[in-house]
Amino acid sequence: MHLEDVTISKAIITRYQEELLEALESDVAVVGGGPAGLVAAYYLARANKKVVLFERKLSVGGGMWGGGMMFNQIVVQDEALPLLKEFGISFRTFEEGYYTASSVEAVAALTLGAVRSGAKIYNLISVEDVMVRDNRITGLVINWTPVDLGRLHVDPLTVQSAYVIDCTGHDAQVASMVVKKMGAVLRTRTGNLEGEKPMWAARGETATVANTREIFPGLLVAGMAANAVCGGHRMGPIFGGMLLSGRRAARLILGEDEE
Ligand code: 48F
Repeated sequence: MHLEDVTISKAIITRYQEELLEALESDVAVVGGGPAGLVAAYYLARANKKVVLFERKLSVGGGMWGGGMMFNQIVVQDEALPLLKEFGISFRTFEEGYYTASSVEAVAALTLGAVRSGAKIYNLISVEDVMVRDNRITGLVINWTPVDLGRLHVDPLTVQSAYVIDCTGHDAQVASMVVKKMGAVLRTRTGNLEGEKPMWAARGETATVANTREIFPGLLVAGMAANAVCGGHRMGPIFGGMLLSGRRAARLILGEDEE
């Protein structure tokens, strides 16, 4: 077969453009492709919701790749074992109730699960603002990450979505944008971001699931962002709470769970 270089370029640009146009209107826009975001995207897409996920970096996986202090193993506790099985992630028992898995396999399996269930993942795109109409989130303002990195003065584009899930981890970026633009309107004790508390795995893990909820009409928060918004402890390289939180966010949107 004779290869035409320009045909390769046409194929990439055409397909990307087709898919990005599709992403402009969705049922759920997930911001952040860490473990919580990938799991939320998986369950929602599997339930036939139109899901788009925007990830700022080149690769999804967030804080999962590095395990703990770059030892690329993660720990998952008993309650989240069904999720390791759901995604086909191999695991070993360390002690009763403590399971370990390769962080690389875990990221790969969560990503493949989300994509195969129908979620569309857009990497290298940063969410830089929110759209609000009649006191409800209606979409996101997006731009290429290199525009932000290069401090280029380039206007963004917008996407529309019935729900947004903030899965941006410690920074809780989407919730922060809401506060910046709308004031202290979050459904938290102060209406503001409460800020995360010091490392305490037992409390942080329970809290991250409990704090997974709608914090502003149309905006849910999941994963570490849930604790950053609601004042939960951080928990370090144990990931059961992230997986369970992602599933809970999906279930809340699907009406299968209550706050
Ligand atoms: O940080 P991250 O992995 O969040 P998570 O799913 O999991 C937290 C754990 O990794 C770890 C922990 C567990 O014990 O505490 O920290 O809650 O993934 C967040 C993702 O969001 C992306 C970021 O690059 C990362 O991959 N992200 C952050 N801000 C934006 C964003 C943004 N403005 N637009 C798009 N993506």
